[in-house]
Amino acid sequence: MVAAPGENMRINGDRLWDALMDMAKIGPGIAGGNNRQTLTDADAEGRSLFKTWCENAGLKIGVDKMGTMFATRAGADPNALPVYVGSHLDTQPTGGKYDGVLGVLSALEVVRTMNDLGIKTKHPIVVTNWTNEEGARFAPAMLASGVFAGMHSLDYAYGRKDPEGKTFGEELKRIGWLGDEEVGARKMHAYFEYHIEQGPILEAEDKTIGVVTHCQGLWWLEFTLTGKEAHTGSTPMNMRVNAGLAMSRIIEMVQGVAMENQPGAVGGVGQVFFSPNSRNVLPGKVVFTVDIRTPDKEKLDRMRAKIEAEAPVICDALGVGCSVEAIGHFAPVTFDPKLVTAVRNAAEKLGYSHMNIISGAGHDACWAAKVAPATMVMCPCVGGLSHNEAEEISKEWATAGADVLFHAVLETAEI
Ligand code: HGY
Ligand code: MN
Ligand code: MN
Ligand code: MN
Repeated sequence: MVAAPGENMRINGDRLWDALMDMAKIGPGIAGGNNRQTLTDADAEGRSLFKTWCENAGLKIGVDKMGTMFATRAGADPNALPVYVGSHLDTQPTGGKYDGVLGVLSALEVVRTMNDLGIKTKHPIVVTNWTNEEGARFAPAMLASGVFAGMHSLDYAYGRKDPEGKTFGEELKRIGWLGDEEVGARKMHAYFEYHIEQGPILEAEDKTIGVVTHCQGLWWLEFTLTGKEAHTGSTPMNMRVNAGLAMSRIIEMVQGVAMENQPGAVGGVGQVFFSPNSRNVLPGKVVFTVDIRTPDKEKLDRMRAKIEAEAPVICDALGVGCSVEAIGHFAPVTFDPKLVTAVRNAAEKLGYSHMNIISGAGHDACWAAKVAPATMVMCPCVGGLSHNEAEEISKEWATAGADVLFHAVLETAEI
């Protein structure tokens, strides 16, 4: 029987860092980061490595019909619902080495440390790798955790297409990670996710731990504008039906809507498709996704309404057709106060500086919170930079957050 977890119990930071660096070798980017987009061969390779590590740690692997991986460490009470600890191994096309990966490998490190210390928790522990958190290849983001929480049907998810027209369902089968478990059949006692902040606050405030109380809400609005394909050289300006110009005015308008809702709102566009996307052809079709976020639900919906009201006016003035579809959404999330307190207690017991923080980025924890008590732990990232291959953290930061995760999980899983 191990004594109650004292502040001297720590994870193995060197082992965690080695695991991060080994995983970073899979699906290397072009500038030092990673391109391990969901359901690609690189994703499959990362999954296999993670599976081997989990099996070597004595965990039993289960995979559901969305390909999410669940690695279980038995608890003393087999009837006690498990404590899930996870994040995601998939990355952006120009992703960093830590977004998502830190949470999955820290969850594994928590289990490895329990093994080292001979700790047996009452509740089982399930290390989790959610499929397609990023939503970069297949929108929306947090797709598998969304199906798990009942927010999307399996058919909807399987039908999602990537820019080349491949479907999620086909690709999941192709990489050999279509599991047999019903999605969402698992019940959770609690869910923890450890993640880099992906913003500048913790570093600027010189705090090592983010005690995540909330996550801001999001809308992804996919606009399809219809112009007229025409020669960019011989078509007089007054004869153009310029969907590209309409798009630029909508992006400017989105910027204005976000700025007039400061503080605490963001809005922008990360992805644009021109068709036929030829230098000397005015686009017949422009498809782009507006990403707006704020912790304030009413403000979020007001921003959406304003953007969807103003975009057609901009397009009409240019004779451009306009349609919009909401392809991603979650309301602002309040994490479980008891688990938030467990995280704060752990940071205090371990002597790590900490502050409450609202997550700017979305996470699988946002959907887990729909079906179980959930919360997050955050560490700083250099310059607040993420979704960039130059994303960087220190080993000290990585280790501190994993220590806090370990103690918060121990408190919740009970020894
Ligand atoms: O979009 C997000 O917030 C996350 O990176 N999927
Ligand atoms: Mn992430
Ligand atoms: Mn991300
Ligand atoms: Mn309990």
